[in-house]
Amino acid sequence: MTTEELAYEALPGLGAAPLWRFYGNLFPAQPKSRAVPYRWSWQELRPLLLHFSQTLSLEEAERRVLMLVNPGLTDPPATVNTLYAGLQVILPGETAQAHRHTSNAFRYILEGSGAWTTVNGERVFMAPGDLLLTPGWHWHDHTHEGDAPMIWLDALDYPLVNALEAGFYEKFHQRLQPVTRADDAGSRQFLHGRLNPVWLSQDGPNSPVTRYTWQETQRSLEGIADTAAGSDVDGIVLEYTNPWTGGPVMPTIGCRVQRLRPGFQGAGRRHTASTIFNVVRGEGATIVDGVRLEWAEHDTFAVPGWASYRHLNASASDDAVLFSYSDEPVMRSLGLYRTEDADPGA
Ligand code: GTQ
Repeated sequence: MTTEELAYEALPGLGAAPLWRFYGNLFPAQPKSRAVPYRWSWQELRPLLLHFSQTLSLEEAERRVLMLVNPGLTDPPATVNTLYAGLQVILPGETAQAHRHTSNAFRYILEGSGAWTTVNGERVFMAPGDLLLTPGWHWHDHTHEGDAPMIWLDALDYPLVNALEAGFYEKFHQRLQPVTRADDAGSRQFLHGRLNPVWLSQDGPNSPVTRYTWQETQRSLEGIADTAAGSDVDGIVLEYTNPWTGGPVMPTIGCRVQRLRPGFQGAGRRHTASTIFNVVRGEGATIVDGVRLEWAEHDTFAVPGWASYRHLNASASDDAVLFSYSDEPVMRSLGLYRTEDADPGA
């Protein structure tokens, strides 16, 4: 070995490495997500979820959830770089153990009625299209007293929280926590427009709205209807906001809902935020870095950070409605948010 080779060989044992051999990877000219564009099929996953609801009890599993794992992010499993999505089912008569974690979470309800989640002593009821927040370190357990399976999309930021090595978890000392607040207090006190209760004040970084009902969301979407052209990229797109700040619902996750008019062909765009979509209704496609993701009702799909994308509504007569969530609040608060026009091709 030459003295040069010996010098390189000595470095690892001394906890050192030559920067010039790593430079391009550490300081890329632009981000290249390990996540890939991907679509998870509701039609194919729903029967499997129902299958496991028959074979796996909630005594055996704390939650009965199929994780939506991005093929580029299998270890640890995640849906996009910073965020996770899962499909959870709970059957009539079942309860799911109370626990809390530092990860922020929410549920977006897909199917069923008669279930609620209790969040820090408040029962928050569920109906399709509702968005229910479970901010970090809030106790939460689920109960279902309806008569058909209840299915929702779970969202958590654990990929980010674990990357930051800030993950804590605790089980409640009983299966269910006691109810100490009025049912749906968070949404009843805050959701109705821009009228905030004056005797309350901001308490932490999260929205106090525990439940953004589909009824209210739909009213907003329909109220705008033909008064606005919306965005050429995203159509009529609305952000769920924290009424104290006007900002995102939680510090790490922003949620939106958008209406793509019949025949909508969006302009191409990219941004550093990673986004997960769920199809509320309609059929169409989103082209992501040249990959065409065809979607239909309740499908989930991933648009990785800095991937170029463009939405298409396949119907000439019906709206398509998409729910989505992203790590845009993280990117913005860290000064890392960038966006530009970009053609995804194909
Ligand atoms: O329902 O509390 O999909 O704690 C992952 C972790 C759901 C939940 C998930 C959780 C939950």
